[in-house]
Amino acid sequence: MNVEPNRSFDLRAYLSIRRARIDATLESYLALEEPRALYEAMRYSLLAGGKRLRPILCLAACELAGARAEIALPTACAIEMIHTMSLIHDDLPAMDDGDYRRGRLTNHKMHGEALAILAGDSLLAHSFELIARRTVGVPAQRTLAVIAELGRAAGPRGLAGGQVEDLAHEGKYGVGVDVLEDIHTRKTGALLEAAVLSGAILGGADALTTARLRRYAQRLGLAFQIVDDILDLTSTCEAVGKNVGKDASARKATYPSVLGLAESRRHVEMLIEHAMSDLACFGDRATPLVALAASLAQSL
Ligand code: GRG
Repeated sequence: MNVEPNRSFDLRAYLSIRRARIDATLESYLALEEPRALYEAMRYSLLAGGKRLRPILCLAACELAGARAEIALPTACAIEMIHTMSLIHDDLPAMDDGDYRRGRLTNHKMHGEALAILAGDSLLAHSFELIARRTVGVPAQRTLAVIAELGRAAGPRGLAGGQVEDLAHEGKYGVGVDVLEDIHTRKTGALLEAAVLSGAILGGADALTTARLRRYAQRLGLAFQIVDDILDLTSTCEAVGKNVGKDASARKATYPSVLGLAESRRHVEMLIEHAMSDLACFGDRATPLVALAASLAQSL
């Protein structure tokens, strides 16, 4: 079924309210402690802005499932910590070797490699502690299911495994779309999917709702990484707040390098259309998630 975004919904205002709530909560969850240098390095990247897409998805999925967004706030913030860890590690010299991220110097450029690695490790560990300690008002089984979902997304079947595959294919010719899809699904899609699923689990979604949200998130996650690949070719460091053109110089396998720009854009549009259709049966309850998907296609 074709789904049109609700034109009276003000996505910009919605995002800005949600971002402010997430930013304030992140700040309150990570006060400066000892060792000060470590906390400073963690806060440097975590509180540097960022679109906060994953926590926003988590809260929206929780509401779609019929619960208050507030109960998913600790998990949403924990997901942003896991995401920030992955950005810090991704930028390290042993990986993508980036100089800029979120509009400022990368963590290791500012704090040194050792602290950057430890700041990433600490954010990852802290995220799970946060979920276990701060989640209230939901049955403990749901919290456990969320921890399992996020552990899977961060590990060898998700972020870490996807990154290994990504690095292994650098500089290789003839990488097929199926391989590329697998890398993107793990490296980027897994955490987006886990963000949506965690919100749904905490909100008490039934099996059908969970299945539809999972498909939506998988399509959105893949589209998101293809857009990221396209912007690496077509955008500027000022516009995206991080180095661009790195995929081509590292001869990375990306959708634009395998399919070309025009076909990659068509692929994004198709994925987004299907992602929006996945939510058609939820009507107005899906308005924010539909609008978020539509805005991704418009960002090209
Ligand atoms: C150590 C367990 C462990 C895992 C780390 C480094 C790594 C393994 C994975 C890399 C994952 C990665 C950085 C994928 C790219 C995903 C992506 C498109 C990031 C950009 O996300 P945005 O645009 O960034 O949401 P902001 O800054 O807005 O949050």
